[in-house]
Amino acid sequence: MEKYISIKELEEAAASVLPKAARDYYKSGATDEQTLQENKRAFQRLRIRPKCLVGLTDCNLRTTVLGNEVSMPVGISPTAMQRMAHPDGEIANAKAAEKEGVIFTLSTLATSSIEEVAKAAPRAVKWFQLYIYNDREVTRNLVLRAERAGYKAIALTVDTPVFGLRRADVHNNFSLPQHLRLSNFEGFLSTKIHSSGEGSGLNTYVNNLFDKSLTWDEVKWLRSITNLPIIAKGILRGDDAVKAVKAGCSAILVSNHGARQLDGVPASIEALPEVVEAVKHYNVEVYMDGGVSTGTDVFKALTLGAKAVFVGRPALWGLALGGQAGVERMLKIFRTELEYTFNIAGTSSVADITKDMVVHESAYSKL
Ligand code: HOC
Repeated sequence: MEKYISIKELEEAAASVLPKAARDYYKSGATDEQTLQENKRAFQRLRIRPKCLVGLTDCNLRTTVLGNEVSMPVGISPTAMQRMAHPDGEIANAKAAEKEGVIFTLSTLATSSIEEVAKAAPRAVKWFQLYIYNDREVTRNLVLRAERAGYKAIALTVDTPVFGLRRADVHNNFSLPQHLRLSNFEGFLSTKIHSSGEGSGLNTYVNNLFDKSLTWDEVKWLRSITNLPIIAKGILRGDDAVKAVKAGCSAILVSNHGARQLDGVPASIEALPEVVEAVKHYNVEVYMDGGVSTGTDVFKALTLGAKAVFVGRPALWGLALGGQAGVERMLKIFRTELEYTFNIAGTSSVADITKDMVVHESAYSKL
């Protein structure tokens, strides 16, 4: 795996080993994929302003996330059905996170169960990503199992009243391959995603089982059934972030769902400052995901107020190429790039980062 030294290289190599339907599903964004491109371009519009001769000490990337110590401010976002990328799927991903000392988030729509992942990676800091199902007993069951299995937080996805329109999945008539199951539902709900042959089975699944009538009251309900911290995932507005906090969330994950829900929404990094500003008087942490593909991207997000940054697709590319070793490689690439960035930008630790270290490119527009 050492031959790969950038996330871009991992992505390109993974594209040639993944089966077409899986590759299309992982890669695609909503409709015209403008936001998918903007997630990356918006990072490129930001400029780092390094500080010189600051008396650097050994680079220390460690930080805490919701009270848990992690080796760097990069964690793994939830992505569904990871056994389409590699036979070891979520197990390999979680074990890599454990080895590298970062957070792993398991998707509700995983192809390995809450308990299997907990057993395979007992020391990893694990979060469970939750969708609220029409059937609240299904939802409650998932939450209580995650709590019992030692997960440290619930990342509640709030941006999926219906499933985004992803043309590649429609063209492919996406179905979950026959040999795979949505493992968290074994024994009490369908474990299959099946297309009738007229479009994506994903849309049918979500539109049949997820509750689009949800309000912030359901977040209060969720707050009442678990002691785990709740992270609101999928927030792009300051006022929604405040509503999430008032409903009992301990953290906000600024996210446009990998640009997979609605095209035309802001890049996650563009939405981050508004959310950070809106909740600055509350005792909550703010994270972001979406388009993060270099150590400098991570640094820019930290500078704009993120406590940590999460990556979804890069983990899938690593997974496809080398299972656990591939995800470890992906994390090592981020670690190396982040260390370079800290050193050359003039910071020895996360605490040294100051707001003035990043500006929008327009600050230099007179040139
Ligand atoms: C089976 C339904 O977050 C995505 C994931 C999964 C969403 C629900 C899949 O594809 O964006």
